[in-house]
Amino acid sequence: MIYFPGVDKIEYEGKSTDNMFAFRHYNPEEYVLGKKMKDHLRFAVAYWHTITYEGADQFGVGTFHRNWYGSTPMETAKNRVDAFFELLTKLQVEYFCFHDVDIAPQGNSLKEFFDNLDEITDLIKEKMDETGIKLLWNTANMFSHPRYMNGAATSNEADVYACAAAQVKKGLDINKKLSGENYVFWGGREGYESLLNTNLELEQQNIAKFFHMAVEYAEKIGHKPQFLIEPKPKEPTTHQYDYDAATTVAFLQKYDLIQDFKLNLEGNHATLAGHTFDHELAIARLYNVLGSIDANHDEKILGWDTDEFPHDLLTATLAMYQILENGGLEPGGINFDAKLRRTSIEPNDLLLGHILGMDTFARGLKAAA
Ligand code: XUL
Ligand code: CO
Repeated sequence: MIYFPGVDKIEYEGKSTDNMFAFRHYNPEEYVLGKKMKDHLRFAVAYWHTITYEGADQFGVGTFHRNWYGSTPMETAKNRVDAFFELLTKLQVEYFCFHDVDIAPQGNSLKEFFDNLDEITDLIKEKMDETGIKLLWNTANMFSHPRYMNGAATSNEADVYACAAAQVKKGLDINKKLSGENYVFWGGREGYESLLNTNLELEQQNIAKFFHMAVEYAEKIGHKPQFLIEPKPKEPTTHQYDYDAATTVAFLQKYDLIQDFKLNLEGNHATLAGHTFDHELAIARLYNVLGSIDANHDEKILGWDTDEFPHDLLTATLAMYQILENGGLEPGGINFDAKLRRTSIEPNDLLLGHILGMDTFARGLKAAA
């Protein structure tokens, strides 16, 4: 089955091409400052926005009717793997990222969820071996399920905390199975609405202990990817604990975690915090914790976390300048945490969105160089 019909591998054709399905600036093998563009940029595609997302927003249900939908959740999950690797291959992208819930149905228990994850990660591993595509990072979604309404690793409910820990343990086992290079924590519900019903210090202690246990477990299984925390100032909670790079560094220092963690910084999260993206990258560099980036762009008029594909050359240039000064991002990379608008219902729009993002960063790299 071909999921993205009518389009072959996207090739570099240069500025003057009128082919929409071509790169104008991204030329993977071209050398910039003595290094191939693909090795500077280490592009990754996000499973959730690309293959799992169905086009829903806060005001309405999904609009996409993908040709990879099957008759059961598990059949859809299997088809998604094929569709995803077809897209990565066509885009010449060598890395990908996912949350546990993106790839497999959660079923009716943690056991069923983990069994489903085992089956799907077997398929993913086959595809990785076949194509040479690698796992930049995976993560546990500890923010969508109702059990996490009051937080996961900051929860004071022991059962909830244990469930989150089980998901991370499984996530690290999967990271080892797929030879992941990084492992991400984004604390979706790790924050608060009101200090009047929140024991802030206890919550910080709980999450710090959680991170220490994750490091110990990675050491125990003999596979230690680069751990990354992804700061974000708000959404879904009013006050997220990992507000920005500086706040997260203070937390890591206070709880003796600074040697085991770096940051995964996101464009739209920086602007939500009232910063520019390159400010966040520069602060991370100052503390030697610039690990990886989630590339996307905000919509200023809306002010939400809109996760648009990067399209602003100045922002990308200033970001690439910081990345060059950092000596690159490896083992991190540039993950497109970016999604189509709800009206972009053609599957091939997924290719066009990524071409736009890749060309923007490739042009930014050349300008920064
Ligand atoms: C949320 C966000 C997440 C993280 C991974 O704003 O950026 O998708 O990147 O959980
Ligand atoms: Co992100």
